[in-house]
Amino acid sequence: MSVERTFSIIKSDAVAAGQSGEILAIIQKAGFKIIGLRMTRLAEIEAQNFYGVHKERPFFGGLVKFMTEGPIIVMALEREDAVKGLREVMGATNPANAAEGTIRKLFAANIERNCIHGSDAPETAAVELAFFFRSSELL
Ligand code: IDP
Ligand code: MG
Repeated sequence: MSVERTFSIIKSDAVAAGQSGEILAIIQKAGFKIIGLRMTRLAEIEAQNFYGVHKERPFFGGLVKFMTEGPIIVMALEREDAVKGLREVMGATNPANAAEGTIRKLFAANIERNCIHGSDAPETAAVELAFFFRSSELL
């Protein structure tokens, strides 16, 4: 397995709750190198586009509202097996099903307000990284 890149977001709930530092510490302790990081706030159209794959789902409107309600932190991460590895550190989408010690188990309120996004495959990671970062910004 070679070094891989993935994309992550510390979502608006965790940023507002002051949990960004603890979440970053968990990510770094898991061996990820942060190669890009920025705080931003999504416009409605950006959140709709980012989560376009879910546009037919009943939770889409709520998800867009949540993702635009305040600042988020977008990150580019690098590690061996980064995509799968980050999903393990994040825990299950629904924190009720998340393993002990995972970010969602520790910090997430519910299946919607679940603190963190992580790409689900190397192909989506590439698309999501390009959504937020120019390649020259990744150091
Ligand atoms: P993931 O973030 O674990 O990859 P996805 O299924 O891709 O989960 O869903 C994207 C995001 O949409 C979730 O992280 C969560 O914020 C929200 N979401 C997913 N399923 C539900 C649901 O059943 N109700 C409300 N929000 C949901
Ligand atoms: Mg997903």
